[in-house]
Amino acid sequence: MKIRSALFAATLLFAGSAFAFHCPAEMKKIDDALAKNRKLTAAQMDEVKKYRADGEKLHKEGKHQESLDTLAKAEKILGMQ
Ligand SMILES: [Cu+2]
Repeated sequence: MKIRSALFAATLLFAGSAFAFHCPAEMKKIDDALAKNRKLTAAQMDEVKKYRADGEKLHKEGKHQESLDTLAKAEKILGMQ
């Protein structure tokens, strides 16, 4: 029984950290695309930066799924999806 709950805790921890590492990876992809992409309008650029900032904030608050959803919006504008 002890082993089972230890495994369960490890699984939860792993799932949590997988999410936690995913957001910064997406943020990096957005930063790279922003550095390269010159085709966006100023309005699109503002929108991408807003979603990027919101995504980072949500990630820091531990809301990783919301963060990924928000970052996905920025990626869509950048044409990454
Ligand atoms: Cu996160």
